Amino acid sequence: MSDAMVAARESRTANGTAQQVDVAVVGAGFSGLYLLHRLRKAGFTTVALEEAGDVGGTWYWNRYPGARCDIQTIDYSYSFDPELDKAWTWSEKYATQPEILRYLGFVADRYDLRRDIRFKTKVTEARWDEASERWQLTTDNGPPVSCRHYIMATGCLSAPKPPEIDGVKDFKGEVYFTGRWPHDGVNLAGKRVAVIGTGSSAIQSIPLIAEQAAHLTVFQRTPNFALPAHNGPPPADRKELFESDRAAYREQARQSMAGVPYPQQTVVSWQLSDAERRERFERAWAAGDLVHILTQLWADQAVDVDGNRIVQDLIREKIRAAVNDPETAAALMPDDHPFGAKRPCLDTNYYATYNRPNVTLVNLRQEPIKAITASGITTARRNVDVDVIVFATGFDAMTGAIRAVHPITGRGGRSLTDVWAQGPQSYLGLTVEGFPNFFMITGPGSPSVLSNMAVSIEQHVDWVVDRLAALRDAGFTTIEPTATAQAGWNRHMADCSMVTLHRLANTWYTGANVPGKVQGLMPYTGGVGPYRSICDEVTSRGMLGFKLTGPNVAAQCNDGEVVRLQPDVRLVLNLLASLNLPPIESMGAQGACAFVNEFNKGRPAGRPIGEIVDGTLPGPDGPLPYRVYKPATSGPHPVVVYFHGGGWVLGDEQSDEPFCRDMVRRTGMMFVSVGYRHAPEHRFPTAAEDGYAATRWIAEHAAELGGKPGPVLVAGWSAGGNIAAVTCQLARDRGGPDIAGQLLICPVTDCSFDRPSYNDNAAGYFLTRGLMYWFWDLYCSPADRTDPRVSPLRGKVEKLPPAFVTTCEFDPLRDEGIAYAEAMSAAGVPVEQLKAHGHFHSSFTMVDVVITGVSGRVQMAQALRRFAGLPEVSRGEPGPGFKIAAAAS
Ligand code: N01
Repeated sequence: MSDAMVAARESRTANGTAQQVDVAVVGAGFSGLYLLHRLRKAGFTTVALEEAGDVGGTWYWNRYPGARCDIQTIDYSYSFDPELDKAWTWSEKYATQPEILRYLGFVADRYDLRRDIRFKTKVTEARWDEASERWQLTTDNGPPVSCRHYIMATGCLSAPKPPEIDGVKDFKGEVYFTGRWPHDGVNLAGKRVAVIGTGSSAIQSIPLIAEQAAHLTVFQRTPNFALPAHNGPPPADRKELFESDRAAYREQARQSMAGVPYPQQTVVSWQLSDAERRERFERAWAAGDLVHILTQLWADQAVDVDGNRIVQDLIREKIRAAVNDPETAAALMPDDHPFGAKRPCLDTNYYATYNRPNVTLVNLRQEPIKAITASGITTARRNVDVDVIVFATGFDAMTGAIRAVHPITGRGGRSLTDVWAQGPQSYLGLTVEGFPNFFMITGPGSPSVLSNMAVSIEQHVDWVVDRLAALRDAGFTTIEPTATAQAGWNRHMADCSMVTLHRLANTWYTGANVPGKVQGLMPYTGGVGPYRSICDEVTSRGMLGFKLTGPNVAAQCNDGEVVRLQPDVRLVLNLLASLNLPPIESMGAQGACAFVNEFNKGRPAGRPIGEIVDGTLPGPDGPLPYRVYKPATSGPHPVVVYFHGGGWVLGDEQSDEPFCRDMVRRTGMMFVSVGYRHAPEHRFPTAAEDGYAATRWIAEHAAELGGKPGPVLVAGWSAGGNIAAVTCQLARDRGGPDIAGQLLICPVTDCSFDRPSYNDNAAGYFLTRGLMYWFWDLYCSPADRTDPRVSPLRGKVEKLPPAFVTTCEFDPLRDEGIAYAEAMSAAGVPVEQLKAHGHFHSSFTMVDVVITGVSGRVQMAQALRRFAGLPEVSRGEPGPGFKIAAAAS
């Protein structure tokens, strides 16, 4: 019997007899309403259980003065039905809470959704019943519910946080929470009011409360960045863009990073002049749009502490100008977190409100609250008597509402609270291992609060409902993620979090606002568009990472991790794949060189350094070009002889310029990049002999070049790593020069192609097995290939300089690099290895493109400094008060 038939038979239940449905949804906000609509259309029987008296979710509860959305309302709307889109017109750029609530009511009416919603009904407990393979939900009002699938559509910011301040109960005046504001409003006229908190809710309500109250005292623990909303009618340009092609506009939003159709910025801060940066900033300030200012200034603002600090300074300047009293202005200026790492706010007259004579700011960093008393609030310095206290203290975000149903008991009697004891674990932010047929909409692990929720909600709901329909049609009755898939997702989450600056702030994104909550970045930071494509990939790869079972079908489990690459590496490889380039080896040597030169022109040039000087040095058969990269600090600096990559065929002394500049900045050392000769004109052993000769000459002329005389270091990437390794062996065997250390990045070390990495990564990661064959054929005849001057792994590896060997997981050359490191180590050479997970052959040289390569380059730079006997530099302290040292700069 189908679930729908069971439901039809038992749909009229008395109290106590479970209501039988295919799918139970908890919540009737943006997510719950759309779920009901989609589930119904897909033929599922459904009920939504909603604690509130009507639809609206967060917009039902958050009725405090000034409550509005802070994503432009054109974007903060459903897009699933073009007719609905046309039937509703927003009156303001940022709609008020009442208008948004009216909209959700309009949607509920239009699709007749209320008939399947049980209002004033709270789910108190949920239990998976193994025998019937159904969830049993207990409620505080009306019958329990038995359902095949159980979906939490409870929102991320719906469980208000308790006040956590002693004495609240003693207070004799009125107490309100912004997140549970009385429906009849509150009369604050002539009253002395305290607002505790300066998050979005407070920043929206403070200006309006100040207009009514006799006196308003704001108790601020952490200042927030706030930008003027410039509210009014929807901006004409945006409206026009939307109305000219609604479908394209919505599609662009779906593929974007934040769920709002803005393009990806490519220009980085240091490529712009001060005037250009200010011009961009002023335009963003005037736009009054959070997503604009968070994404459109410069590409590094959200990923690099230096790029971010420029925005912070410009905003602090605005605060200084808006607030008359310098002490108050200083207290209002955030200085403990990067802009955007904590949720910034949109305001209307927020800063100017502090110029009113009836408003006082209490800086809790200087005078913490000691207690709430019968008459008001006592801080370390004063008693403030008030009639009303407004707690704008926020939410137990992302997990609070899910865990409010307690216990949620999954397979084997395990409760979700226990499973999440060390922080939320999920697959795709949608499902949890051990909890079959359980789904979360915008749960922890999904982009949710870091995106336009309307877009994310629709994506989640569509994906879940489409999957449920497909499973049903195939005869499956249960779906559950595997442990492997979930662990992979958690690792991918961690990888993504290293790209952004969110980890540098204590926020509700990380759980830091709730005492005792396990801390960790909860939303997915990889972006809305990439997230969507990952969910689609799970489907197209046969429900990768899910176990499916059904009574009359064979169980299916296509186990695995959906993303094993670093997030930015994935984007780069997807982009390269979308270009449909012909294989490099099909271009011929000349064509390939021209292609690489053209390709390099499109990349960021690299950050400024002290000086760049070109010259030539005498090679074995004539002059060889070189390029010197010098630090901005005064020298002389230790010298690193560098060999570029390119399979002994491609590139030149300038082709790894961004990498050389980056390493010069990080090491404070001088790099001399050598233009060794290439195949096919100059075959083996030319590159090796040029490399050795150049190193010898540079060591002898270090002082003339502006470097420090004495031992040099060698470094190289790919075939350049091969030349660096060979140079060390030749220098040992031929009586010098003295080499203090070698940095080998994804080096070629051997002519054998049978190691697993050659097969695992044969195609799809830019450097292919076919391309390596081609390089080898052009450079070296088969008879010469075992010569240590091209296969250093076959040479003597004793008594070599200390080495740092970097290898990448998705590189055909991975295993030979590791083999070389291990061989040197076994021979007594001090060796450090970086085995970079999720990276590909070019990860570390694609500076400012592959941001996740930064920490690896930091390690490489530290190693070079150690080899040169320089002290360790403490990198990237992002500024006063930042809790976590950044490797992101
Ligand atoms: O909550 P918050 P919110 N003693 O957590 C302070 C969304 N939203 O309701 O930062 C003293 O941001 C706390 O201080 P600190 C939006 O995503 C959207 O304002 O922890 N102070 C902080 O200042 C937003 O980010 C809209 O040091 C205490 C404040 O209270 C999210 O909801 C509107 C304290 C809480 O700020 C949450 O916003 C409103 C204590 N014990 C909200 N405990 C729009 O769409 C907490 N604080 C426009």
